[in-house]
Parts: sequence; structure tokens; C-alpha cells
Amino acid sequence: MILEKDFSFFDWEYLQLEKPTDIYVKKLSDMKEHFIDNSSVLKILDFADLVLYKVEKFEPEKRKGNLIFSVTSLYPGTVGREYFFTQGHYHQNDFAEIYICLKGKGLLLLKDKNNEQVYNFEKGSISHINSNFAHRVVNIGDEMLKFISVYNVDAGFDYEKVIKEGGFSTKIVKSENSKGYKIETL
Ligand code: S6P
Ligand code: ZN
Repeated sequence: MILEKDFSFFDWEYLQLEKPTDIYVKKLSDMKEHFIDNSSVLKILDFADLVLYKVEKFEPEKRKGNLIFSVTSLYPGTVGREYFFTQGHYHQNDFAEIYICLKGKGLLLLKDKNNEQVYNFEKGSISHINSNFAHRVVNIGDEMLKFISVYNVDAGFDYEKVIKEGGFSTKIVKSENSKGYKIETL
């Protein structure tokens, strides 16, 4: 039998799930140690705790092999010169993931212990992310960036491993003349 709870509608006008099972936001205060420019972080926090992104999830029952479907909405903006990004994580278990960009202009950063790679990630991009790469999306445009993720219910999140490795050393910043972005490596 197929249960109604296993369905969620997708609103194509607003690019959002109509019946998410969970919604959460990540704010600047949750992400402050991930930006290069701590004084800019503190200046913004004095004024307001910005929402950097929102994640709507549709999670079916936790049955082996089931898939989670989620929509991430990443705001445009910078902290100092650095563009807003998702925190980024490895999966705890050996499961890959698919990212589909619905709107906006961004970059997808992938890292393992020794290497980092940067890919264009904009409306229409579909990326298969191998299970051994930590993944982060950066919004380099001036509108909201939205993407769908599909991943196994048993994938799990490992944020700590990224932190232990010193984080992503690839930083995406506004270029000096403010036209476009620049890739810097720490
Ligand atoms: C889950 C998938 C996404 C992210 C979301 C937020 O495997 O990669 O749904 O959770 O984009 O990013 P992060 O790094 O804060 O979890
Ligand atoms: Zn993931």
C-alpha cells in the first residue's frame, strides 16, 4: 500500500515543498567560525542575526534504502568579502547524493582530506556527489539560490570531520573591483 504521508507536493512557482516533514534555518551565529573575517561577523551580529539559509526536508520513514528529498534556499550576500555558503559536511556512511539547482548562480565545493574542487552550480546544474566528498554550496549571485538534494536516509551528517581537517580552504570572495568573484586558497 502507498501511504499519503509518503507524498509531498512541490510548488513550482515558489520552488518549495508544500508538506515538508521538517524545516530549519542556519543563522550567522551558527556559522560564525566558518567565515574568514571575524570582525565583519561581529559587526553584523551587533546589528542582526541573519538567516543564511533555510532547509525544507521531506523525510519518509527510516526504512533501509529510503531517500530524503530536501530543498535548500541560500540567501545572497557576503560577510566581509566572502559570499554566503552552506556549512558543508561529509556523509557519515557511504552514500552519495544528487544536487539539482533550481534557481540562482553558485559554486559547488567538494573536498576530501587532500584535495578541493570547485564546480559551477547554477539553475539547471545537476551534480552527483560521491560519498567520499564533503560538499558546500556558495551563492555568488544576487538572488536566492535554490537547490534540491536527494540522499539516503542512512547517509548521516559529519560536520566535525570537516572542522577537524581545518575546514574548506577554498574561499569564494568578491573580487577587488566588486565585479564577480575570486577563488582564494588559505
Ligand atoms: C544533505 C544535503 C543538504 C544539506 C543542506 C544544508 O545531505 O547535503 O540537504 O544538508 O544543503 O547544508 P549543510 O552543510 O548545512 O547540511
Ligand atoms: Zn549531504
